[in-house]
Amino acid sequence: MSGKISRRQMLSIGAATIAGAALSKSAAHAINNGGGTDYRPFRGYNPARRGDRPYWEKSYSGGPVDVKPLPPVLPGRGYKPVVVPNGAALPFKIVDGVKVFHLIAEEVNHEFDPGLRAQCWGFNGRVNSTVIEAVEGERVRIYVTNCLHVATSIHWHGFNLPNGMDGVGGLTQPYIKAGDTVKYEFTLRQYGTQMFHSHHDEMTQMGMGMIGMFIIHPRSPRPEQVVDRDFSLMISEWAIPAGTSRPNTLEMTDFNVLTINGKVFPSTSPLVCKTGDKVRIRLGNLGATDHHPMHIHGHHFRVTATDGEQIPLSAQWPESTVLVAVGQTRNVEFITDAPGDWAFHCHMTHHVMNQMGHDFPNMLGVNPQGLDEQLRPLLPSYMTMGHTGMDMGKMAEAMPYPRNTISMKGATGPFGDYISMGGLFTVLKVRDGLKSYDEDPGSYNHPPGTVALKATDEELRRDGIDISKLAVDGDAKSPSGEKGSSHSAH
Ligand SMILES: [Cu+2]
Repeated sequence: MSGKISRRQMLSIGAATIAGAALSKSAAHAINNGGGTDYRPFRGYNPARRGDRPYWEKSYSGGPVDVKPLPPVLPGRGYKPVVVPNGAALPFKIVDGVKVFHLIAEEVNHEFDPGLRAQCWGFNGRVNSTVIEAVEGERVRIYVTNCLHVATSIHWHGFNLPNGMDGVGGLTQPYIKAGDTVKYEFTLRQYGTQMFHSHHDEMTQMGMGMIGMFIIHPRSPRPEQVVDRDFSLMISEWAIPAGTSRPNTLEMTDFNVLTINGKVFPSTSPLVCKTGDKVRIRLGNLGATDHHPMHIHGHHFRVTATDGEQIPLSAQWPESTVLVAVGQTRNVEFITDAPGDWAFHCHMTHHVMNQMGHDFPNMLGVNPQGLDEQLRPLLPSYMTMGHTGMDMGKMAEAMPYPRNTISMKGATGPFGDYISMGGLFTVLKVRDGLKSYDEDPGSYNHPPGTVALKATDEELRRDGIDISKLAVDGDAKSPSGEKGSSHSAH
């Protein structure tokens, strides 16, 4: 028998195997302790010297736990609220100087896109798109009511808080049992892009949608921290086999629905900006296993903050792609210099495809003509797919396929051609003279002569581009491959 065992197999094997695994674990522990030298703490660090630290030993954990809170701040007064595409900030009230929130964990019948719904678990009627927003120094009291039929617990991810408020079910608190309401209360001794999520049976509960962003605004923002547009985007991934309506949270790698704030493109609301706006995009990833390199077109951004802290100006770095790993947040900021419709998407190509991007035979390059002819008497509508690639969303939309699936869905673009993107994809819409941020300005109206179009014969002649001997893939031998004629000087 192979020495390797998958986690999947592990789940189906009995307690004897689990006991065996526990034994081998303790054996490994013994080996680790059997070396010649005892582990010693790093000598340069002396915990007894509290308050006596040099500047390079700054506390990164918010300072004393028992600080006095600062007064609450209202949106639009002391901070500019974040924009949550396809989502909303959780309402609050102020009671005796404390901001009070009520988070409700519940089952939600969620639409990822017209054509795909699933029974998920979320907060206050939303999936992946409920945002809690507060201000540094405030005291928050968050009631969590559990309307699920299973116990849960809510963790405040990336927070400096008293241990008993950390929300790890069983470790720092008893579970929030079905029907119970539990009270969390702490003072925000930091600012930044943080998150919250279930911390009990995480694989199931986070996979079902129990995740959210928690934005803490700085109390006194520095000039460089002030922006015109501040977007909050939560990234996640789902396994919802075609025709089913419950996410499969046992899936480890083969996710087929990739979402921003719980939506797939084209249902992801665009990020609408004016030309010249300073824009912040806050990205969080609480998916199961995948990291997402989020890429912007036509611009460069600076990575300005992690979930740990604001990055000093001198250390911020320019990128056009920022990797957001599981459990991380990243803030990126840039000026919208260029009007247009700019793609903003995960650069893992499988993450901008939904269902059918996998579990599909590789037909690329196959000539299906004979096969189609042979099969048509048996299956009149039979047509081989995939031999020209997977850009077939439009075709797939018109074909019969299982109920409740979005297939290779993308969207028809302004030129009548199909945008062969789905999943983790949205559009940054930058416009001159935008009237309102609240309306989708539609497709970009390109100034004449600024769109890549089919070259005219006259243009080809003018620039000495000879295509007379070139043939479409496979029809005839391409001379460009033989002599590299396209690079030769004339
Ligand atoms: Cu991705």
